[in-house]
Amino acid sequence: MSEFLVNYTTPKNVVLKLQTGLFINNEFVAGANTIDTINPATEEVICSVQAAEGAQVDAAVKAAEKAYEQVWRKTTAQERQTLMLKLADLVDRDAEELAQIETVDNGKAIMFARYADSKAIAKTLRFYAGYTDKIYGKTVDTPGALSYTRYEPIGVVCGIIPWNFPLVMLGWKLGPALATGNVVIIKTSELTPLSALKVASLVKEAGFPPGVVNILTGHGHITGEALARHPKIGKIAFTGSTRVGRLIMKAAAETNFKKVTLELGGKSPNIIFDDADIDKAVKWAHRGIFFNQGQVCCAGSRIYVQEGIYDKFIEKFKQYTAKGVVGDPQDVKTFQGPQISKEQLNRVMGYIEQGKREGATLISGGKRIGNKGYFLEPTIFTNVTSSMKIVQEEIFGPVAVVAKFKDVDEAIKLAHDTAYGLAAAVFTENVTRAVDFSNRLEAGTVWVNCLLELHDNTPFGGYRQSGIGRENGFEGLQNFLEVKTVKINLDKPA
Ligand code: TXE
Repeated sequence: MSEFLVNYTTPKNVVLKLQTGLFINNEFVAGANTIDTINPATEEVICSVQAAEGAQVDAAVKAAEKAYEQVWRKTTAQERQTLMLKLADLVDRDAEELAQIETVDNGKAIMFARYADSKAIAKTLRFYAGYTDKIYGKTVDTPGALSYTRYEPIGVVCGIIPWNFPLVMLGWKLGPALATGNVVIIKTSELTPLSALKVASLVKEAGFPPGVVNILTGHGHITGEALARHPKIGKIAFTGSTRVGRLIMKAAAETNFKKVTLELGGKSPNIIFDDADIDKAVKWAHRGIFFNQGQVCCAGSRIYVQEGIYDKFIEKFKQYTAKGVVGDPQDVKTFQGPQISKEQLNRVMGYIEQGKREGATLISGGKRIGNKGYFLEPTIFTNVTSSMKIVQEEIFGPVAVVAKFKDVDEAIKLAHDTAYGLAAAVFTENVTRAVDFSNRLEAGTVWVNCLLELHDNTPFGGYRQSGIGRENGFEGLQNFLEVKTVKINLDKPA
């Protein structure tokens, strides 16, 4: 029995078994110190987890290097596939426990944790398991030589993940890293370490060789920084804030030029034309901004409505928003749980105050709910202009800003009027307009008549300052591979 095993009873009397050590070499071990993780719905400490510093980061890298050299690079694609599929099966077996962990640690509503989080990671693992034996190069016609390319793993790679979708992000890093034959170190967010630690015990149960998957908990500026600067890590896949994305690129440039992919913030426009099915547009617009408490990188946070339906849209949107149940995330009726932390709650409240000061009209919400748990009313601002901070910056909370537009050209201009380019949505019943408009939008994903729909087989990532590289799909594998050209001289045939 590990000294790091904790039994935690949730406020709804669900008993969870949690490992709280750093997962290195298939063992749960001590860190340099500990971090408390808090239930954002109750503000109570769930438990403390170990926090890695330089020495533990070094130990994880050494374990990973050894596993790569001695075991993992010698395994066949089929062996890796079998292990990934076994892990997916174990994740499915424990899906309910994972959903409960996600709900207490993150505050997300249990109905979403069940189908959008704990199920998603198994799907991603299966999707990428299917690729292990389908990654191959090509032969290239070169004068007097046979040339061919080979895709090869990088070696030790690292994923730094955020707190808004801890399990989903874990899958997005583990899946492509393992399918391409790399060994991996994951750094979880200090705010949500628990679900990844549960998956760590499943990695061991699935039979992965020690050191192939290592999961570190710890502070961003300590553990994350040590990973970003580590000379033996060949690639880092980061999801998080634009500020930290810059630090990671800088650290990579100042050390070993490790490859960096970044999935950063967004301020995605949701453009609703006069000819849209208004009830559907309202439903999607609501989900687009308020799902997961607004803590979604590709949230449809700027809503632009064509003038002919603007008043009607606002009325319906306000009514629909009022129906979403905000409260105990363990309750199946709840749509919106608490924000992740006191800091994030204050940050979002700061934006709401800023919006009022800047002259936007608050038509709904705007206040904290109660004084225990980080609950916030779903908030809608109208009469916003592009110069306002609430229109330019990622709020990462349940705050929608809504403005009017006249025609297609104005809609494009407004859509492009931020530094980001992660996603965009367009609502129209006119297919020509939908296609033309989608082609003109500078965004990594364009949704037509829907929002926030992501799939393992469609690439996801940002234009402009929303990031570098793509995750998901075949594109998501390429970032985890080196390509080698082999050229065989055929000048002198035998
Ligand atoms: O993110 P951080 P925070 C955005 C969102 C949010 C804001 C701040 O706007 O309001 O960021 O959130 C690790 N070197 N997004 O401060 O700090 C950290 O431990 C290496 C959008 O929580 O970027 C965690 O594991 N790593 C986003 C991860 O980075 C470091 C999701 C993300 O945390 C580090 C989350 C450092 N110096 C926030 N400092 C999205 N794209 O979905 C921190 N980390």
